Amino acid sequence: MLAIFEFFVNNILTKPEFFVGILVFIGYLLLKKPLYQAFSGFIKATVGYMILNVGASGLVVTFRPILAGLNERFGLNAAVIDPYFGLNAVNSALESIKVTTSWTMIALLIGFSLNIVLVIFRKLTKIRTLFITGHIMVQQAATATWIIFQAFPQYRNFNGAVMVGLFVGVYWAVATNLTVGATQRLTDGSGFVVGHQQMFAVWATDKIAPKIGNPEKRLDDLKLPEWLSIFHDNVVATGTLMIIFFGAILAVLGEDYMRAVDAQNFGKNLSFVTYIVSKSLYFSVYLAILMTGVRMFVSELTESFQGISSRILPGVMPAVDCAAVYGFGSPNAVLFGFIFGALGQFLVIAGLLIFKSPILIITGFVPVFFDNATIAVFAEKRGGVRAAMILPFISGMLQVIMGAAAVLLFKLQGFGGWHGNIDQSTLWVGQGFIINNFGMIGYIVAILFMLMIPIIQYKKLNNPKLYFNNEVEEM
Ligand code: ASC
Repeated sequence: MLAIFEFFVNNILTKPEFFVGILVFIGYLLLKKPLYQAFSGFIKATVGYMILNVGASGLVVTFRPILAGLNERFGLNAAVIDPYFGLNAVNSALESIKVTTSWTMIALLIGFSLNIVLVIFRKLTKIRTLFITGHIMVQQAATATWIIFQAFPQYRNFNGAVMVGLFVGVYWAVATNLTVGATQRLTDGSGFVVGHQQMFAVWATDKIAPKIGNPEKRLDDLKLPEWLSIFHDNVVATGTLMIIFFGAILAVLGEDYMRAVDAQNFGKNLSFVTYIVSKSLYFSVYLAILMTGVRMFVSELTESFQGISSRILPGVMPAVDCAAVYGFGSPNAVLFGFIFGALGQFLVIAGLLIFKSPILIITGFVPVFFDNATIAVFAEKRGGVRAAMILPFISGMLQVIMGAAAVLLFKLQGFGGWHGNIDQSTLWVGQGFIINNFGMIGYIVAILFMLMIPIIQYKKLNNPKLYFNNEVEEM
């Protein structure tokens, strides 16, 4: 018995690639898929996770001399605010305390099951949405694992994984449920909701936008320069951002310094400019590799999960990627969100430098683009041009200042990244603060606070009959 357990721990639990692969394999068998299909799912999920590891270690190797340089020369701790860099950072942080990242996968499984349970008891919980955006669940479960494990050293084991699972499961259920009103208004009752990293922000946007703008003033009536559209492409936007940020940092660190610390990659005959461009673009390369890996194992995981959930829960609203709403808003809203979010971020980053903050925040692509684009789409619907400019701008500022706070609060200095999305940098930082200061009581309060939200909303309705028909209500 013990031998079996030991084998499980040494060969599966501490090897997340096999853990994910086996999860998928079992999921397919439960769905009564043929054995060859379960086998193919196992291979794809396992290889996907291994590709993720290749991208992750590439990022770390590229990043390390730069991080070390900033620290050594200026006493700065730099963090890229992006969920993939954040995933890397928390996984390295977990490894640094000798904790396997497989706990994250167990927590994910518990969280997803809890979301299902909360829907099953919907009469009581008022939850009618199921989070199914797999790669986001991986990122959020990983960040939450670190938040809980750093706060509770005594529970760096299965108990801690259960605590993480409860936390993310309740967040997934409650936060997606919170977007029902806004998404149905935007999409004319399409029947899906947002399951991503800015659900509280979507709810707030839907509330605030009508107060600050006029929905009659549409973005589509503005003329925009054609060249801006190149930033719709992930690789172009990331590559450009990285050249700007890492170009500036490498230039400040100086040619001599980089030649000394990165001799391996900085050949004698290579010019400094070539070195900078190539180094910066490698971030896009490894990020693309990492994302490919994530997508690969997640698409298998989603298929096996989704199949199970749709059997148990007919009629539940699926909560999907934020990009799904982009087709329902003005195409310019996406670009406006990105631009004004970036302006907000750059302004506060300049502030960090001017006021000599020990934490330097570097703009990552995902939050600045996807959070702020999503906020802009919802803002424009309810508050026109003005809301579509102001709200992403505020969100961009919060992403940086609260991102810096998160690095400090969660002791992520030296790991080079923070999750960075707006819900994780506002709600989760607030909850993390309470947990770090009040321990188990803080943790319970954080969870009860979330559970109360749908119940309070329901109590305030004029016509509760419509609630479970997914009809639009002012909420
Ligand atoms: C994220 C993330 C992505 C993107 C994508 C947007 O938060 O991790 O890969 O946003 O989901 O469509």
